[in-house]
Amino acid sequence: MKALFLIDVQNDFCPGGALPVSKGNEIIPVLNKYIELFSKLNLPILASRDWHPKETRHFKKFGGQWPKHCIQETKGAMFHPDLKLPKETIIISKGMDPEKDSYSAFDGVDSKGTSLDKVLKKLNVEELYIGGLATDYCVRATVLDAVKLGFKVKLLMDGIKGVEPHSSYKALEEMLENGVEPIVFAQLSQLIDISDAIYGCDHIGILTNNSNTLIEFYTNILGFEKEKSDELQESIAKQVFGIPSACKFIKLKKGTVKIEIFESVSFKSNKTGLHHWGYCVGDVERFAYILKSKKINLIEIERNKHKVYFVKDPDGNLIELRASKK
Ligand code: VGL
Ligand code: ZN
Repeated sequence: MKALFLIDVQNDFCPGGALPVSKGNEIIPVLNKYIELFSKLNLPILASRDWHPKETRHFKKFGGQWPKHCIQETKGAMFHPDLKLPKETIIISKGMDPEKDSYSAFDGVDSKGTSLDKVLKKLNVEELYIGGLATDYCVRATVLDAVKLGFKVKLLMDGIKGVEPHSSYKALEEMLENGVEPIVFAQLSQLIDISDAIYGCDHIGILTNNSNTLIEFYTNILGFEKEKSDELQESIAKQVFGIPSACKFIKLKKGTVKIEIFESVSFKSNKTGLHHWGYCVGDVERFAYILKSKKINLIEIERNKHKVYFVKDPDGNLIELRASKK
């Protein structure tokens, strides 16, 4: 089983904190994407926190290397407020022993005092996806311990930040030499079973050269409501419908069924009728990425600053990918 493990994404390690990693907060949006993916797949998510007593040999004042940071129960020790940890997240606390640095999360325990290694074994976790702060200290120490303990480790290259460039570079080299595999988020779409992302039909699109009679039928006879009228710009009409001019665009709705009617005199009567259907997927960008990685051709257009993707089935039926609203 795979698990996501986020190391020390705490206020004190982010800009404004007591021991800030420069731009440490910039990894948070991408860590949130990993969190969302692992949640969707029902895979365990763990987060470690540096959790020091007021006095510890870890701090300069008591013989150590660091300014005071991440003192238990203080704001600095809280997870960064932008990190969207689900409530099921398993929290691992470390650094409580005043005699030890405890950079590695494998020195840590969960809320019941169970060691990280035992927690992972209980969950049948064999593969850890590790990101967080800081590359050259706690990420490095945790990753190397994980490898020693026999876990397979994927390092989230877009989800780590280091204290110092030189030592981060060295840490990275050391981790890679130990068999750690570097990955970025986009590669993870392989993890998603396509069927996982299906939520149904979003809408159907109809081409016509006389929308009035169609709209009258759907509203007066079938009880649809007119949602809005719009215009589809020329460049899109050309790309999706193969016609040389802009066209009228009317949306109808009844319950969960939506119909989009496109009207243009350029539609030849032998080509009017059902044109495409909108297929709900969880995340359009990710789904498009999967299709592209399977060498499926996509039609990509920009509309209202959004990317819209169409794909053809083997018979040539056009399918529009739609983000489902859960
Ligand atoms: C850390 C320095 C001191 C870390 C913790 O989380 O990387 N660094 N304590
Ligand atoms: Zn510390």
